[in-house]
Amino acid sequence: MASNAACIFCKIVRREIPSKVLFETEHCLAFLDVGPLSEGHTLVIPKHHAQYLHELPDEQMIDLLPTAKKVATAIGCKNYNVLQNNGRIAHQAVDHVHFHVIPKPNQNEGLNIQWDPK
Ligand code: D5M
Repeated sequence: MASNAACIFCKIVRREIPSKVLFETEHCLAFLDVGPLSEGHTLVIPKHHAQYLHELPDEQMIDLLPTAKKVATAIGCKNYNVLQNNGRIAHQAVDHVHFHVIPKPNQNEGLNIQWDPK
């Protein structure tokens, strides 16, 4: 698994900086976004460092969408966006592949957001 010493998301994977982790699997990590567009905005990342989706080896991406689905199911919101940016023009700010799961709850939906406090 490739890791980049300077990459902020690799530092989160190595637990060198804090994050609020919802799920961890062999190949990926899901944690709350520090600048959420809505309550529960979560990022799902491969542990393997790759800047772009097209650079990520297939075997490192097997858990990504199943984990995004797990996040959406756990949060319990029926309205949400899943999106992924590649390159500056496409609004990628952090150069490590990540999927955003962005809840768009209606007024009657209560969200269930629980992270592992350790
Ligand atoms: O989105 C990059 C996202 O990464 C943006 O929504 C903020 C988030 N971010 C940046 N640093 C952190 C840390 N340390 N923890 C959690 N979330 C973070 P992009 O698609 O690249 O524009």
